[in-house]
Amino acid sequence: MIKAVIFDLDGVIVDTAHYHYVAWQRLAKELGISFTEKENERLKGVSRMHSLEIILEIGGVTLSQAKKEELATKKNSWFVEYIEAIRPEEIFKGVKEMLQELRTQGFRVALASSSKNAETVLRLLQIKNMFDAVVDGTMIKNSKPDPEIFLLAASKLGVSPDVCVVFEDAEAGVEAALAAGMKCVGVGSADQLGKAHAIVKSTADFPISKLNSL
Ligand code: B16
Ligand code: MG
Repeated sequence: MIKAVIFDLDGVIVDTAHYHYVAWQRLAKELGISFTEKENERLKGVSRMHSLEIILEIGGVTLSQAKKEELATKKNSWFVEYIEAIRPEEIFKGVKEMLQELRTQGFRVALASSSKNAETVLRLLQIKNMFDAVVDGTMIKNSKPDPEIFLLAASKLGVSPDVCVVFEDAEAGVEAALAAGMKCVGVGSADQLGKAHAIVKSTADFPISKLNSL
C-alpha cells in the first residue's frame, strides 16, 4: 500500500532543467567545449561538481580542484540570475492540483532535489508549504544515482522505502529511486527512463488512482 509520494524538482515540477542547460552551455562555450542537448541528459539529477566534471570529460580537459570550484561557482551565479525571474505560473500544468489532491487523499508528500538552489525555487514558486518534507543538495553527501536523497526523504516522512513512489525526469534519479527500493514514475522519454515502473510525458499525466498498481 503506497503511503508517500516523493517529487524531484527540476524537470518534474518546473523546467529549471532548461536554465541549468543554458548556464552550462555558456560555461562550455567559454572553455571551447562543444556540449549538446543530448549530452546534457547526463547532467540531469547529478550534483553541480559532478556535472562540471562530465563537461570537462566531454571536452578532454583536466583542471585543478581550485579552478573547478571557481567554474562551478561561476555557472551557479548565472543559474541563480536566470531563475530569479521564475513565477508561480511556471509550475507544470496540473502539478499544484496533484500535490493538493495527494494530501487530501492522505498521502505524505516530499520533495527530493539534488539542487542546492531548491529552497529558492520553492520560494519563488510559492509551494514550499505543500510538502511534508524537503530534502535538497545541501543535506546529502552522495547525489543521485546514490539512493541517499530518497532514503532521507522517506525517513523524514516517517515511512519505509517500499511504500514510496518517486517522480523523476533523470536517468540518475530513476536509478537512485530503484536503488532505494522504491517505485518510480519516469517523467520524459523511454530512451532515458526505460527502467522506471511507468513513464509519462508530463508529471500530472499520471493518475493518483494508479499509484498502487505500479
Ligand atoms: P545546483 P533535481 C538537479 O536537480 C538538476 O537536475 C541537475 O541538473 C543539477 O546539476 C543539480 O540539481 C544540482 O543543482 O547546481 O542548483 O545545486 O533534478 O534533482 O531537482
Ligand atoms: Mg530532475
